[in-house]
Amino acid sequence: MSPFLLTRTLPEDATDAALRADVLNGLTGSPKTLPPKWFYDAHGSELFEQITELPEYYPTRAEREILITRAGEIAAATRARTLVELGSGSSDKTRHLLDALTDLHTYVPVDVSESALTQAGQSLVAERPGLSVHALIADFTASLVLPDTPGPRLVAFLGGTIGNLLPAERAVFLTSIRSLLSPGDALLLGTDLVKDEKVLVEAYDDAAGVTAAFNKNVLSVVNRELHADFDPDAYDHVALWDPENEWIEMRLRSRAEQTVKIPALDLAVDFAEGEELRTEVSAKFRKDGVRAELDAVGLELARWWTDEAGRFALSLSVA
Ligand code: AVJ
Repeated sequence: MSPFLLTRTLPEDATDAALRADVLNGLTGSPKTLPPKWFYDAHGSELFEQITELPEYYPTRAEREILITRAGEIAAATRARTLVELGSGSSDKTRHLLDALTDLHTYVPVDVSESALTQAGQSLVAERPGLSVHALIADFTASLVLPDTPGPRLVAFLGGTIGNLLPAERAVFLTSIRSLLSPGDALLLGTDLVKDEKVLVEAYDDAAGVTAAFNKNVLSVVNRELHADFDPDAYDHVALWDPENEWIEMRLRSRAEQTVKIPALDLAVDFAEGEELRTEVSAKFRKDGVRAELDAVGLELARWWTDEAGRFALSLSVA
């Protein structure tokens, strides 16, 4: 029995096809958009790690505080033998959970980044004799097939990344998560909360400009992968709060009229001066809204924990 297994459910070329489709759709529509998942190449992932340490970006610290305080309660409430983590990345915050889940048999990290999975998985099996790690290279927004491991199962989706999905996409996503759960299984979900506008906007427009660089990095990804000729310096970083939808939007605002060529798509894209490209929605939540969205897919909110300052929440819901 090998304690570390890696399964690819994503074809090697799926990423390229998805990027092409997203760029074509997003840059020929109005308003122009690009999905946030394309921020995370090696450089973008490094920039995101830096964001998590910025004084203005509170979500990572707030969620870690909750995990540290509540890991024991989460373990007692779930008695999980299998932990599935969607978008596991470095599995950094997960260690608090892994330490508390005393009956854990298998950890199933799911991520699109093979390098992140291998790094995190190898070090975990070395540190935790007896723990099996079965990593899945997969896009968690697509339908997942989980390995056959002992229950109860705990599916964790941390970081507030669910906020990157639009409401209709969230319903589809939560439905597919629900289908992975049997009676007695649970979902642990991280959600950033609605709060003072200034605090929110500063978290996405930091003084050091790291988030601006992160935002513009998506243009470099399109340049490299699709041979486009975006000039990242020709765009300004914009972060704004949409009070109706209760979400933060990140945009790139064209500083001048310009045309961008994307040879791999045989496409030329015109930008007017001041035209904005939406690169991310990051929704903020309230307890009643989270409860309603879970309820709508047959999940019952069982526990709700926030950090001391009430900025971020972890919810535990049951099938
Ligand atoms: C990783 C998706 C949770 O929306 O707060 C950070 C990404 N974007 N700064 C978020 C992000 C700008 C982050 N998530």
